[in-house]
Amino acid sequence: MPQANDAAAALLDEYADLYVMTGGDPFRARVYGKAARAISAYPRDISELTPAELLKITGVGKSIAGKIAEITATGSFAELDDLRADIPDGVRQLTQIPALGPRRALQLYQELQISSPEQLRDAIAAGQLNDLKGFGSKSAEKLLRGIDLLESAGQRVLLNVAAETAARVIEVVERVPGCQRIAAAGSLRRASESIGDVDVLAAAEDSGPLMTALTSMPESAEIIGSGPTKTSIRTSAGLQVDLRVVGLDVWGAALQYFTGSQAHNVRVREIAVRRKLKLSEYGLFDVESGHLICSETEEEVYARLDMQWIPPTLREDTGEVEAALRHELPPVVTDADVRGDLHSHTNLTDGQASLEEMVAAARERYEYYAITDHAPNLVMQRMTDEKMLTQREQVRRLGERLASDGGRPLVLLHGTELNIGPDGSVDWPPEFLAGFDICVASVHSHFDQPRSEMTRRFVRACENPHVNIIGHPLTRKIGRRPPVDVDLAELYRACAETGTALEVNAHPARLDLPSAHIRAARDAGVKFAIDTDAHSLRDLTYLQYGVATAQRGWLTPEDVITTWPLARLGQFLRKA
Ligand code: DGT
Ligand code: CA
Ligand code: CA
Ligand code: ZN
Repeated sequence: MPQANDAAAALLDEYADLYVMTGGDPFRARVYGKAARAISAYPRDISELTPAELLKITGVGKSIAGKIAEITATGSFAELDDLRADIPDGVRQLTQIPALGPRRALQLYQELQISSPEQLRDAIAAGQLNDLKGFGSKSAEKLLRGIDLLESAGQRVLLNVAAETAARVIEVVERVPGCQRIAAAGSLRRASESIGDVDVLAAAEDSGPLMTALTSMPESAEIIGSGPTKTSIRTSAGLQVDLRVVGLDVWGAALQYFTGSQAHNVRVREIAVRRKLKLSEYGLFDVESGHLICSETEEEVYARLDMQWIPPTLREDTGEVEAALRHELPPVVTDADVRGDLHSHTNLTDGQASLEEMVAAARERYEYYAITDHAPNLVMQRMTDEKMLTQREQVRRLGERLASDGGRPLVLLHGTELNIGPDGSVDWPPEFLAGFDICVASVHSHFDQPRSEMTRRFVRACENPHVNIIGHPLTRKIGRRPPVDVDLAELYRACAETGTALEVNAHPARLDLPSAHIRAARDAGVKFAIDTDAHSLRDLTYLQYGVATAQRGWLTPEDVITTWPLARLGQFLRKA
């Protein structure tokens, strides 16, 4: 997706925050937030649009279109610059703390001169918040947890952000004459849930021109270090990129080494040592003679250690080395196995695109696709019975058209994303729920319930005969919101017993159920739905991150209902 769109969206979001902080009407601020989301989801580069074309983007009126034109010309806009002058950057950072909104951040700044998360931590420790209106001792505790989460996320970025940066670097460097191979390595290749820095490996005889291509990219804001084998830059967005260049003859050994993880590499090297061999980024060697055994491909390296080749997503030293030695690695699910998506939204609720647009995009990829807009208890989405039934009719008609226009077959399912209430009940009575082809049910409120209540809540949702999938089960947002406290073993048992699947939500900000929990759930007999939870056309492209997360949880197609043919899926959805 176009970088200009993301940059403009970030500025509009910042403006919305600062606007509320300076006493502006929150309703007007939401207009900017909404426009920002529409712009970042917009497929064409906004810096190339005419004023008339800009106005066609949802949520973009004359005033915002003017600001976008200003951003395209100058990189910012006057109103934003004015607000920036009034509020230190650190104060806006405060709003990044989960559980602290813009108004309360401003209060902290005005009354206690707190202008960074670190200062807030000190103020809480010193008891300075105790007498502050609107901040009880419970909220101080919550804020501390939020600061911890923010700091542990540190400067790490989400998978999609790292992947887009890597794609840009690869696009630029692979054009350089003499570049023989290039690929992403490190945590990005393993699809970790957050990325510290982007590692790119290239093969060439002369590394100089490749390094120069990297350092002269317009996105390169700082050269951290530069040499013939490794050059590191920091992008203008603050992300570090390491480019390493090796000879083509050692490509496989280097790729294996720089993919990691470190723990995996340590285990593999131990295996080598036991066989009187030595493994490094230069190849696999015989210790006694110093003779090179192999280095050209990863496959050879693993094979000469009597191991299956291990998919990068499994390389975390959680048993994959032993399994590969026994030749018993699971045949993990791949992108090509996925047949459908059972959780998606349209602009009937908080999606960015229309039913027709979402379906047209889904048709290029899937065999079946469920529309699951939000249900009425999420009140801000203003869902009604009537709207839902009208949409159902539209979905039926659209489905018939798809079946008869000679294009790619795609079966449409009509569903909803229910809200699991604090007591485990959901939005509609059974008679109404029976009209849906599929129901996802998710927690969207009351995140702080004690474990026993939270567990009861999930179990009751699973026991509902109309609930097929628990959406984004732990409701965490990476670096932003902690997971809910639930007895996982009880949740898995309830899912397995009732025939309710757990979602592997593919959105890079969620990746939920997290891969660390997936294996235990699978061992308890749970089935999974890899879903995009798409709110835009762009979100549909994030399916790959859900698949990678499922791989990190060692799932096979058998474990994943969205790889099953429709007939088998239909049986599962009947929960009989
Ligand atoms: P990150 O960047 O924190 O998300 O995680 P990684 O895994 O990308 O770590 P990074 O960038 O420090 O290094 C990339 C890979 O290179 C790492 O997974 C294993 C390998 N590697 C780098 N430095 C060392 C080292 O000093 N020892 C070993 N054994 N491996 C290393
Ligand atoms: Ca890295
Ligand atoms: Ca690195
Ligand atoms: Zn949801």
